[in-house]
Amino acid sequence: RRYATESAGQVETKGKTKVVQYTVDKYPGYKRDSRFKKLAAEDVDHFKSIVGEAGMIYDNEDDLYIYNTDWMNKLAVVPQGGNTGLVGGSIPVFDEIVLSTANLNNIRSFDAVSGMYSVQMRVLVSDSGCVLENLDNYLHEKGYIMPIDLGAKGRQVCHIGGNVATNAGGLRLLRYGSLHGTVLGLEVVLPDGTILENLSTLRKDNTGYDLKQLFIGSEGTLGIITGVSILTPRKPNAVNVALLGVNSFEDVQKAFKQAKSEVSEILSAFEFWDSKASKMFKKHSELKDALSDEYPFYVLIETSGSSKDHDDEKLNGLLETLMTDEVALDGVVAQDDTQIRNLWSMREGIPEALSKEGGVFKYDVSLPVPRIYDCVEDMRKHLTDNGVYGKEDSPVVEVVGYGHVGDGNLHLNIATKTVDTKIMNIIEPYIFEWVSKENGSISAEHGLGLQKGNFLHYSKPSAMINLMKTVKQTIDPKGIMNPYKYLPN
Ligand code: FAD
Ligand code: 2HG
Ligand code: ZN
Repeated sequence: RRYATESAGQVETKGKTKVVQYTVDKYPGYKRDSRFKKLAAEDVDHFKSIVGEAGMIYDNEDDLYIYNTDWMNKLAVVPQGGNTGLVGGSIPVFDEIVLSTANLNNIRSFDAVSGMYSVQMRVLVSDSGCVLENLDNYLHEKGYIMPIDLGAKGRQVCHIGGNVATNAGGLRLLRYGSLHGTVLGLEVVLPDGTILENLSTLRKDNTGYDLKQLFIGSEGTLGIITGVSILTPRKPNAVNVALLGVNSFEDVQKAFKQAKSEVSEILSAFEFWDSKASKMFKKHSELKDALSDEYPFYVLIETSGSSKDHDDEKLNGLLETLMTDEVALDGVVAQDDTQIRNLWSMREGIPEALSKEGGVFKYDVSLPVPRIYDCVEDMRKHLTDNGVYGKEDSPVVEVVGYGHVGDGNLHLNIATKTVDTKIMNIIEPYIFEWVSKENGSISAEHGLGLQKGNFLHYSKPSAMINLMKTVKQTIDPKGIMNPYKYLPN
């Protein structure tokens, strides 16, 4: 994590107890909220009495400072799913209790949607701790898929509850839309213990405020999501993936326009990455490049449809146009499932490859598509002007751009030799000002967590921030749900 500097913390021994005083070094600018009771052994015993010894309570005494206070006081809670979040939202800042939903992992039902969509869509109702990939595998066998797909579903295992709590976007959003549309209902435990039971399987329900929407993207600040009801599309009969090498970001946009015009009804993903991202991936991966030369930009196009012959013909037609118009310099179409997976690995493996350099500062922004790559180039210039990028011994190793072009979502990643706040201060708030001037969003799909809450004003006017605070205060008056995060301090 960006802030986690191992040097932080003063360690002293009190009897058998090792006391770790985390100071501002660990989370610069954050002070522990004294309204919260400090977690003590009797609290852990209390939770053990509820869930039993096998209930996966982790109580490392070394890290506990025991206070003689009543357990009924306010204890703060951090809900945690797969812990793959990228904005520091799922980990405690001080001594908040981590409430993991990993053991809530049952599928509750899989039924047809009532109404006209029943042939195309069915509804899955599951516990929130089900791993996204497990749900997708379960559905595959039944001829359906999850409407959401992330790089984090493989080796790092995100949960459906975490996906809903972050309103995760990912690779299928272009086709199936956001979770605000596909989630039909939620079961949520509020901070006062009230259970909101709304695991609706109805496609239409106009009875009052759509409260579930508040919890989609609330990042654990309003309650614990325990169950999710979600629309699942039919598994496409035919999936094709093509990788193209192109010369400029201008050509990436031309390719996107052409894809929208020629294969729009079967287009399911349109991703891009630049040559520097590609070089980083190759440096840290065993996978052989699918294209023989290096190109300034790469585009991955996926189509999903019901007829292989039809889709092959349409995709080949698109590729022919792009080659004839010299938009694509080279291209390859996957011939089987292994090749499809390999092409996707080149895109999905970029974040992991970058993290192997030492530190990486991640910015996940929405911008008008024509401005997406200007943001990357401008950041390179800004870092060069500040003397931290561009030379052999510069602390910034690389500045790369990749992301979901189809959704106007850029991932600007800045890989560094070490995690260094001096570099962070050169990047921030510069990047947020840049995005704000373009009327973009400072967080397209990863959320706010610990890292972005204080920068919310770059994307939201104060009237909206004030209303968000009112919502938080109404649902969580004691402020125990995921404190220090999401909203400005
Ligand atoms: P966590 O990381 O455990 O939690 C995330 C937040 O949700 C925290 O604030 C936590 O408190 C809260 N939370 C978790 N579970 C619950 C619950 N049951 N009730 C209430 N609050 C809860 N994100 C994208 O949007 N698109 C991508 O393409 C994408 N790709 C990724 C690729 C990689 C390699 C990695 C590491 C991450 C990627 N992410 C992506 C980010 C991350 O995977 C998503 O945000 C994901 O939805 C988080 O799910 P999780 O179960 O890991 O949640
Ligand atoms: C992706 O699209 C994820 O690969 C992760 O959203 C992006 O790590 C990142 O910056
Ligand atoms: Zn992404």
